[in-house]
Order: sequence, then structure tokens, then C-alpha cells
Amino acid sequence: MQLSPSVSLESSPSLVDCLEVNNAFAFAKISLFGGHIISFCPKSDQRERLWLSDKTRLDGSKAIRGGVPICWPWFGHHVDSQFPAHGYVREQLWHVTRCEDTGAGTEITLAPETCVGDGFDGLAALRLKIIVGQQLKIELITENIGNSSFSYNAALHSYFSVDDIQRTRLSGLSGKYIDKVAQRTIATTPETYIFSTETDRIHLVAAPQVTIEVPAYSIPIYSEGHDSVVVWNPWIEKSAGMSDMTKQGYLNLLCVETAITQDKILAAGEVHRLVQTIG
Ligand code: TA6
Repeated sequence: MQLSPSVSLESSPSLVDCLEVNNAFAFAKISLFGGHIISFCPKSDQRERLWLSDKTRLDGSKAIRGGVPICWPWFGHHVDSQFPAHGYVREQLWHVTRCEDTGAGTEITLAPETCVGDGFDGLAALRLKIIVGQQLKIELITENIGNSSFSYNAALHSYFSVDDIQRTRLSGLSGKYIDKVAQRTIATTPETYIFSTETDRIHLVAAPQVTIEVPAYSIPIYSEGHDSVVVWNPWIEKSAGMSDMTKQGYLNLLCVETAITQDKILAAGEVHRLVQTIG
């Protein structure tokens, strides 16, 4: 596949190839392992939007910790525990199907090795369309190419970089959420959304915009095609049990995930786009 002038291929012996984007608007980096965006840095403020663990693997041995993991065709744990959490495409080698420089930035479309896998019986085609411009637009496009409908879930599981989670607030969420830290009980979104402990919440609301507010800056996150917004920080104890997290890593990350968690039914021939745009 011919890459556009703003895109180069970074190869190194022990790591999975990455695409490096350098255009008039931003720098970005995408690992072909999982079609996984690992960096987005607009040139307007030179501030990295995404968080990436200092201990993540980039060699294809394990899902990348940080950036934007692609969760598909299920979110979280499968009912059958033998299947991997968050689906099977984030641990596949993806390839570029389209790459073009436009007046608004660089458009790259990638596809996984296969959409077929144990734990999912749908016949689907999956594409990830990334537009690197002044904003980062991420579209996960699912098409039902079979003759019968199927149900799936998905998430753009984005890890955002924050100065200090203890001085970070979230705005734009309301209503009920499933609290995964409290045996999936239903709770109500707080007026003032701050962080002081492990947080793992599935907000049952298609919030169009959620904003991460750090004293020095804010990150607007726009979503489309979702039925939920997931908010996660592993905090101290959970991090200690993760081989690809440093002890202090939790202080500088917040996951705000544009997600489908309530079983999306796709009819034969139907196409659905799950979209997250990062400002
Ligand atoms: O989106 C939050 C979550 O489902 C948490 O429960 C936690 O498992 C996190 O995803 C990370 O999952 P991973 O499989 O990448 O370690």
C-alpha cells in the first residue's frame, strides 16, 4: 500500500512496525499491532493528548497499554472466560488499505487480519479510519457482510494524558452508570466528577461531549454512534497487579472511552460507525 508523503513507516527489529504521521497540523504514531494509535500531538500547542505506559510492550507479545486500544467485537470480559478481554482484533497485525493527505490532514484507513474469531458468530468487515488534523478523528466502521443480523459491542478505549489524576475533573456526563468497582451496582453520576480511588464506570448515556479538565488545560472528547461512555483509572492497587503499569503510572492517565456496551444489533448489509474526536 502506497503511503502518502506525510506518513512514514518506522521499522525496528524487535518491535511491530509503526506509522509515523507528520503533517501541517500534528504528529501522530500508529502501531500496526492492533491498529493502535499511540501518540497524537497537535502542532498548535505541542501537547501530547494520549498516555502510553512506560512499561508497555510494542513487540506484539501483548496488547499495548495506553493510546487507543480497539475493543471489538465485545467490550470487557466475554461471557466465556476463555476468550480475551475486549475482543480479539487489538492483538492482530493490521494493514493499511488507504492513505491520503488532504487539506484537513492525513486520512489513514486500516483493517485487521481477520474479523472472524472464536466468541463471535457474525460475518463482518471492520475498518478503522483515522484522520490526523488539528483534531484526531477515529472511526471504527463495522459492516454486516452476512445474510443475517448479529449483535456486537465495541470501544475506542482511549487513554488520555493528565498532569495529576487527583487534580483532574470530568464534565459532560450525567444520569446513571454501572459501577464495576462496586459489583456492577447502578449509581448516579456526581455533579462534581473527581478522582480519589479506583474508578471503573460504564455511563449509560450517549454523551456527545465529555471534557477532561486539568488545571492547566482541557481535552474535549466528542463521540458519535455510541451508547455508553466508559471512565477508568486503575489507581494504586489494580496498577500493582499489572505487569505493564509502573507504580505511579495511574497518576497521569484517565481513560474516557467512546463505547457500545448495550449490544448493538446490525442487520444484514448495515454499516455502523463508532466515532471519537479528540480536540
Ligand atoms: O474500560 C475499562 C476496563 O474494562 C477495565 O475494567 C479494565 O479491565 C480496563 O478496561 C483495561 O483492560 P485491559 O484488558 O486492557 O487490561
